[in-house]
Formats: sequence, structure tokens, C-alpha cells
Amino acid sequence: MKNLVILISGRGSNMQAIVNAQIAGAHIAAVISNRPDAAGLAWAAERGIQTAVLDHKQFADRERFDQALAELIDGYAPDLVVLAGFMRILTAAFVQRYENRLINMHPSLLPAFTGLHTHQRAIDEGVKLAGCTVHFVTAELDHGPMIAQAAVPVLDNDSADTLAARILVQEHQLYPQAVAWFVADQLQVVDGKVKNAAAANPEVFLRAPSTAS
Ligand code: NHR
Ligand code: GAR
Repeated sequence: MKNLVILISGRGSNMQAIVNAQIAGAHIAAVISNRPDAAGLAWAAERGIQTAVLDHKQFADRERFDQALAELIDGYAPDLVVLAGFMRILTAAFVQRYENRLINMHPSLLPAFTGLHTHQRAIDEGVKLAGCTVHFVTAELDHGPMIAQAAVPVLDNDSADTLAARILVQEHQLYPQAVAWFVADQLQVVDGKVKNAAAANPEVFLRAPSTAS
């Protein structure tokens, strides 16, 4: 069994998708939010999952918040830390502590549109494909080794909200798949790139991309 700690800041729909997937070999040890009002906390607690809040506003700086966050996380002996709509940039010290066991879902086709407001920026650029990327987290924001991506079309009359909703459907399929690969020891980072042993089995490997309709 691998212990997962999931970090959220809000709604937590990606966290819900991962919980609902009931991934074999994965135990959701805790859901932690940096915002006391995150809606995802109540959802997790109702399902008997341990929840905790660490309010970043109570800390003088990022270093001290990240130190306290790491101590809280380590109390759950995590094998994998999952960022699911977690909206605080993490210090290099935090990221290094969880090297190759810290992953994020970013709502763009990286390396395009790192950072915030990705959907509006994609529309403003006129790109015809948008999507989402699961990646290992490194110190450089949204630049870690990529695990999986899914693409969707950008339509002429899209707003940031309609595009976000189309991408979110893909996030909810892709993220549980990526977590399942990690839990099954299918992922290996070699020279800064992710090798996926599941690629040898096309049926498994194609499941996420083939749903990107
Ligand atoms: N930390 C590191 N070091 N590297 C990454 O790749 C990270 C990370 C922390 C979070 C998720 C993320 C994303 O998918 C993520 C990746 C927050 C911001 C941000 O600017 C940017 C990217 C991401 C998450 N946050 C503001 C801050 O000052 C606060 C914004 C807010 O509270 O709404 O931390 O894109
Ligand atoms: C998701 O679209 C996720 O990709 C994005 O925020 C949303 C969170 O939704 N993440 C980021 O922008 C990270 N900076 P959720 O709370 O319902 O999972």
C-alpha cells in the first residue's frame, strides 16, 4: 500500500476524482488545505478521510509555511504528495524533500502557459489545442518532468470558463491514471524525462489519451 497526501486550496474536484477512482494499492492518508474554507475539505471528511488545514496567512514567510507543511505531511508517511488545485508556490527546499514523489496537475499543454490564468492566455493567443499536463514538481514552476497530457480543441466562441470546463473533464480522467501509474511503480525519471513502463502495454497506455475527444 502506498500512502498519498493530497494538497488542495479550493473545490478539490481533482482530489475527488482521485479518491473516487479507488486506485489499487493507494491509501489516501490525508487531504490538506492551505485555505480553511476550501470546499474539498468537507467532501473528504464526509468520506472518513483525515483532513487538516495549514493557513499560509499564519506564517511570516514561505520558508516557515513550507517547513510546517512538510512536518504535517510527513506525519502521514507519504509515498506520494499530490497537488490538486494547490495554489501556493513551493520553496526549493520543500520540492527537494519530495523529489520524484510530488506531482501536479497543470491546466495547460506544458511547456506552454506556465503559471496562472492559463485558459484566458490560451484564448488570447488563438491556440487551437489546449489541455492539461501532469508533471513531477521541481523548483522551477511548472517545468518538472511531464507524466501525461490530454488535449482538447479550443472553439471560436470559448470563454475562459467554457474552455476550463472542457479541460477539467480531461483532468479528472488523466490525474487518477497518472497516480495509478505511480502507485504501480510504472514511472521512472531518466535524464529529466519520464519513462512509463505502462507504454509497453498499449491498452493501458492509451486509455487516458484516447478519451481526449
Ligand atoms: N511549486 C514549485 N516550486 N514548482 C511547481 O511546479 C509548482 C509549485 C507550486 C504549485 C501548481 C501551480 C500550477 O499548476 C504548483 C506548481 C500557484 C501559483 C501561484 O502563482 C502558480 C502555479 C501553481 C500554483 N500562486 C500564488 C503564490 O504567490 C498565489 C495565488 C493564489 O493564492 O491564488 O504562491 O500552475
Ligand atoms: C484545476 O483546473 C487545476 O488544473 C488547476 O486549478 C483547478 C483546480 O480545480 N490548477 C492550477 O491552476 C494550479 N495552479 P479543483 O480544485 O477542482 O481540482
